[in-house]
Amino acid sequence: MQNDLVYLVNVGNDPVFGSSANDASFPALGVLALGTWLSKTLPDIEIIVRDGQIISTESIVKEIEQCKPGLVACSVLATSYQNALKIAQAAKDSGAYTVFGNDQAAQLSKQILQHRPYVDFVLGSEYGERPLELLVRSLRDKSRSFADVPDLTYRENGEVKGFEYGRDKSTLSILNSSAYPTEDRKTALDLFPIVNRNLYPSEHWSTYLRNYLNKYSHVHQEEEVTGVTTMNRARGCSRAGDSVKCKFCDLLLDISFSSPKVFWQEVIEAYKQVRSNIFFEVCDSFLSFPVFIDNLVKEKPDSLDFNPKFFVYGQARDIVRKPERISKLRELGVFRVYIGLESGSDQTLKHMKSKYDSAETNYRALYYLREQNIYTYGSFVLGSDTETHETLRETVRWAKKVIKEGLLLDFDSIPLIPLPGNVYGKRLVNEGLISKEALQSDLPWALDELSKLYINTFSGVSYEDVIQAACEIGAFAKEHGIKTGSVFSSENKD
Ligand code: B12
Repeated sequence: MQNDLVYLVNVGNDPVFGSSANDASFPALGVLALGTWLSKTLPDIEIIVRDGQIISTESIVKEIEQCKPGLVACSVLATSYQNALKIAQAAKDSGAYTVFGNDQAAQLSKQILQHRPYVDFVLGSEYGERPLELLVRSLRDKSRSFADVPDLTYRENGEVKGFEYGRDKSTLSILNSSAYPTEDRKTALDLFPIVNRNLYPSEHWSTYLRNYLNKYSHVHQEEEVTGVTTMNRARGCSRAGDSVKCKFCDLLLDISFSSPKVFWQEVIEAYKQVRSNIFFEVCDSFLSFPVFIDNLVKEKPDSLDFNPKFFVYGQARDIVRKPERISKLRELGVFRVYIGLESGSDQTLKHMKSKYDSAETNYRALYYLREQNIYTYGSFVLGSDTETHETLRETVRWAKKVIKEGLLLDFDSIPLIPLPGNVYGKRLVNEGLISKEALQSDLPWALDELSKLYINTFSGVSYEDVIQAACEIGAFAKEHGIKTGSVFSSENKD
C-alpha cells in the first residue's frame, strides 16, 4: 500500500434511483462496523469513513484525490454500482488499491474483476470485518498470500481467483466461516466491538437527524429526538428455509445474536457518542425472536439517563400469533415496526409469502400495534405471478382502508423486482429471458427493465397497471398526510 490510510465509503444511490421513505435518515452501518474493527485490530492505520447517502460522489472523489489513501473500500449495492465504479476509478488513478464488498459485489465478484481493471478485490463476506483486516495485512506484508483471506476474489497472473458466490456462498454463514471462532449463534455477534460512530464526521450525524426530523418529527411530540442511528445486534430471518422464504427475498444470512449485555452496551455507547435516542435495529425479522426480546427486556438497565426508542423489522404473522407479546415490545421501547405487508390480497400473499399469510393477518397486525401506540411502516410489492386486475384492486382498496384508519405511519410501494438470487430472478434465467451478455456482465441487472419484463410476461396485469396502482395509493396517502416513497426508478415517482 502507498500508505496506511484506509478510506471506507458506503456508496450512495446512482442518480437513476428514487428514494425510499427512510432515505438518508439512518446511517449506513456496514462501513462503520468495518472501520471500528480495523481501528481495533490495526491501531496504527488511519481510517476515514464516509456515507454517500448524504454527501455527493463528487465530494468523495475529490477527497480521495486529495488524501490519496492506500486502500479504498466501497460498500456496493445494486442501486449504487455506477457511483462505486466512479469512486474506484478515481481511487486507482490516485494510486490506491480498491476493494468492493456487500451483497451486490459478493454475487458478481468474478465478473467485476473480469471487467473492471481498477477494482483489485471483492470481499464476499456477510461479516466483512476480519476478512478486510486480513486483506489489509496482506497488502502491507507482501509475504502473505491473498489465498488466505476468506471470501476474497482477486487476480493472480491476470487470472481471477478465489471466492465465487455460486460455489462458495455456504461458507458465508458466521457459524461456518473460517474467519470467526464461534459455534454459538446466541452470542455470535458479541465478536464484533461496539461500533465507533464517531468515525463519521459530526456533520453526517446532524444531517441524519435533520432528515429524520423533517420526515418524522410529528411522531415524537412528547420527547426530544437528540440523535438517530442504526444498530445490529441480531441478524437473519425466521423464514430462512427455502420452503417458507418470501419469493422476492434473496437473503442468505443465518440467525445469530449478541448477548443482551452487549446489545445494551451498544445502545449506551451510541448515546454517549452521538446522542442517539432513536435506534433502527436492522435485524431482518426482529419480532420473530421472542426469547431474545424477553432477555433484552429483563436485562434493560434501570439506570439509563435517556429513553432509547427502537424501530424494528417484524412480520405480521408473528404479531398476530401472540398479540399479548406487544406489551413486551413497549417495555423494550419499540415505537415503530417495519412490516413487509406486500399486498392486500390473499391470493397474492399466499403466493408471495406462505399459506399462513393473509390480508386479515396484515390488518390485525397493524391494528394491534396501533392499539398499543406502536407505529407501522409498511411496504407493498406489486405485480407478482398471481396478480390480476382484481387482486391489484383489492390491494389498492385495502391500502386505502388502512391509510384512512390511521394504521400506517408511512410506506413504500414498489413493482416486483427480480434479483439474481430470488425466485423471480431465477425464473427469468430458467426461461431464457436474461441474455447471455447480461449473465456474464458485471453490471447489476437493469432492475426497471426486468421488473417490466417480468410483470408483463408472468403476471396477470401490466407494468403500467402496477405503476398506476402505486400512484393511486401514493396520491391517497398524500391526501391523508402520509409519507411514501419507492426506491425504484425515479422516472416512476409521482
Ligand atoms: C437496513 C437496510 C435498509 C435500510 C438502510 C438504512 C441505511 N442507511 O443503511 C433501508 C430501509 C433504507 C433500506 C433500503 C433499501 N434496501 Co435495504 N437493507 C437493509 C438491511 C436489512 C440491513 C443492512 C445493514 O445495515 N446491515 C447491518 C450491517 C452491519 O451489515 P452490512 O451492511 O451487511 O455490512 C456487512 C457486510 O455486508 C460486509 N460489507 C458491507 N459492505 C462492505 C464493503 C467492503 C469493502 C467489505 C470488505 C465488506 C462489506 O461487512 C459488513 C460488516 O459486517 C439489508 C439486509 C441485510 N440483513 O443485510 C437490506 C438490503 C441491503 N437492502 C436491499 C435493498 C434491495 C434495498 C432497497 C432497494 C429496498 C427496496 N426494494 O426499495 C432500498 C435501497 C437502499 C438504498 N441504497 O437506497 C438489499 C440489497 C440487495 C442488493 N443485491 O443490492 C438487501 C441486502 C436486502 C435484500 N436482499 O433484499 N435498506
